[in-house]
Amino acid sequence: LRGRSLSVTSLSGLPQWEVEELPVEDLLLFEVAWEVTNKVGGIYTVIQTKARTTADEWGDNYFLIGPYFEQNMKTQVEKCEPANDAVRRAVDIMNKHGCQVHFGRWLIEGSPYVVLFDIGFSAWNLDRWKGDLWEACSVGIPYHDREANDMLIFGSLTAWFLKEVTDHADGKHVITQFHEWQAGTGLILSRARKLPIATIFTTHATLLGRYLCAANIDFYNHLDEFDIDKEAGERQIYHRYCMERASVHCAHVFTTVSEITAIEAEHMLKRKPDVVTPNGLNVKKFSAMHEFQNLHAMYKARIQEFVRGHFYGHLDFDLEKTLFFFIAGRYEFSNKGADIFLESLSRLNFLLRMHKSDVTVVVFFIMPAKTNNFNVETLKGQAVRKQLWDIAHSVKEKFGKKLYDALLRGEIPDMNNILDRDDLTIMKRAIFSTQRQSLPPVTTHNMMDDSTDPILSTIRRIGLFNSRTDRVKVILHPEFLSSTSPLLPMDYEEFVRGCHLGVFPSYYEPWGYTPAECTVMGIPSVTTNLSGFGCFMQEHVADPTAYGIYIVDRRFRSPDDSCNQLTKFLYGFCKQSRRQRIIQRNRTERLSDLLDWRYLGRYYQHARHLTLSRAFPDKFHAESTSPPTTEGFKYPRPSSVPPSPTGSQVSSPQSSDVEDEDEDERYNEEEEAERDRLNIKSPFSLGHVPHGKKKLHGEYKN
Ligand code: G6P
Ligand code: 1S3
Repeated sequence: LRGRSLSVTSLSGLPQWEVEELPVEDLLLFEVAWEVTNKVGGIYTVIQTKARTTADEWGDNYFLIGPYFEQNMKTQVEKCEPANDAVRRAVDIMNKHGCQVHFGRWLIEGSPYVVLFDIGFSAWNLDRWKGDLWEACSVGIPYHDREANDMLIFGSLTAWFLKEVTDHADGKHVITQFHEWQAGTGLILSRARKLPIATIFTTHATLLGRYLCAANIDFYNHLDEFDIDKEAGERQIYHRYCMERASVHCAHVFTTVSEITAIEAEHMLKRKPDVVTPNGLNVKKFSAMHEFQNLHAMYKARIQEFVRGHFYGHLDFDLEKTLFFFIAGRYEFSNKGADIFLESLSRLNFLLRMHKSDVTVVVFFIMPAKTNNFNVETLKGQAVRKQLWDIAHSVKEKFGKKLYDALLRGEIPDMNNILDRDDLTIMKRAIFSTQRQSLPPVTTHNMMDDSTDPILSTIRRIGLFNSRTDRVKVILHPEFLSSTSPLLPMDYEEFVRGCHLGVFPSYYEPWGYTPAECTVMGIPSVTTNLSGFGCFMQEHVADPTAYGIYIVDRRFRSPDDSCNQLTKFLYGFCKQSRRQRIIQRNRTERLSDLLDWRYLGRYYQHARHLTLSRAFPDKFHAESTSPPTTEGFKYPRPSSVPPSPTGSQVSSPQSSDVEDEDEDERYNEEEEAERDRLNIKSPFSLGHVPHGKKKLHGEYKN
């Protein structure tokens, strides 16, 4: 009998934990997902960021299985021959039988092996494989659902591959983890064929949950009341839902990414997850604390440049008192909370105007939609800015030269004549070119569905048109960011670092990587108690707001109350001094250990133990069937909450590294000193007032 061995690990700031070690040299681990080397959404992030810690543990016995796309292979994968005999045989046999199976190393941290199946190349088998699926679980896939058919081909190839591997595994036991319904048919077929593998099915959302929430149904308060078969049928996703539900029930171990999705799965898929595996990130620590603060200042300057161009002719606001907020992600208007965010912005605009605040907020919506390239007005803005920059530069050169010559002659030049008439003419013409007839645009692109687009329609309804009197300005950038963009040449990470606040008031969000990414970069964010991340933070951080994690209550409050709460958060954030923001960013960044895969990877480790003990009970036993727990552990409330605004000094964003370092150190020392003295409640934290709504049925606990 092989039991587990335990070792103790730690990460700064977190309590020590036990690691359940497996005899990985006698095992093979496969992880199957449609998003392996293929970026569609969050599952790509899970797999890509986790690769390093999993590869560290499993070495050459770890393989990822995904779909082959020529472009992805060319840009992300280095072809090589499998070193493992069973895997090499499986690839060869399948290729001999008319499939196209590619093998290589994925060029990401950890460089794991990948097995990629060409789906189109095997499509001629589709009818036969439909028959196999029907025999296995009586699920039929309609011909017109191209995506579901592709998933069946993917699953059939996966099951075939696993059969070949297990036939020649040379005594090694195989664990296979399947992500989401798209990979699920591989699991169903493997189990129907009684392959000797230990299986895990991980869902990152439920199909029905996503659909029902998008229909603006009060989902979480009626979880036990849905006729789920009927709901799936009415939405024409019955077959997909059957594929998902069959995968869940075939798996030895069922996992999901958060407790809130565990409750949802129990109702929508009728199985309680065995393990909750929170999503982590590959956290990179800088050696000096001030380094991420410097990056913020550096990238903020780049965003400011863009804003100078976008608002040319309307730059009557002070960029040093301008805050950058953003929302980003898949364009699911209400699921991702863009609806209540816009409503709150309208209220924030009112508050800032009413209180005659000198703060301006520029809000970016980074959500991809169908577009027809950048619009002319937006491009013109950047051209005008560039022209002004060039003119200022050439006049400065001329001015500098004349000044220099005069000083060499021992004279103080006559400032009134140092620039000639031509210089003044050029400058006057440059100023004229900044006049515009229209307001700065609310979108950077020509939208295909301009009149029906939900964000634009809401902007029209609430009247946030970037007029001079508006203190809140909005910019919809309906395309993911890229460092090669002619408009805003920054990649996503740089952009996030340059912003002040990420706002993600999602209604449906099984985990929510966007606020987690903000956290590890030391940028505060807004999340909700309906997102997996928000609930996780609520559980592990004593005063999330003080750490820059604002959690909107979308569970027990009416939408209007949630919107008011969000507005209060935003307005409170706007009232902070620069110094308070710097301190808050320091605190936010401190939470990043909690989100590190080196810490959260242990839930995946536990799931692997559990599945081995269930699939091969005579060979493996899990000493404990309950997952690792962090119960009782909380990041303490920072005792320096919040520093007195009266003492705050505006520090120069241009100050040198040394000054920044001193400044940050000083703030840290002040925080430490206050730790013992103060016990002030953050002015930004609001009471948790349930609004007479029901609690979730069967609150889930690991
Ligand atoms: C970082 C930099 C500081 C700069 C500050 C601006 O902390 O290290 O030099 O003053 O950012 O912060 P703000 O919140 O105003 O963008
Ligand atoms: C899902 O992607 P989504 O944005 O459709 O999976 C992600 C990774 O687990 C998760 O972070 C997200 O909340 C889910 O919704």
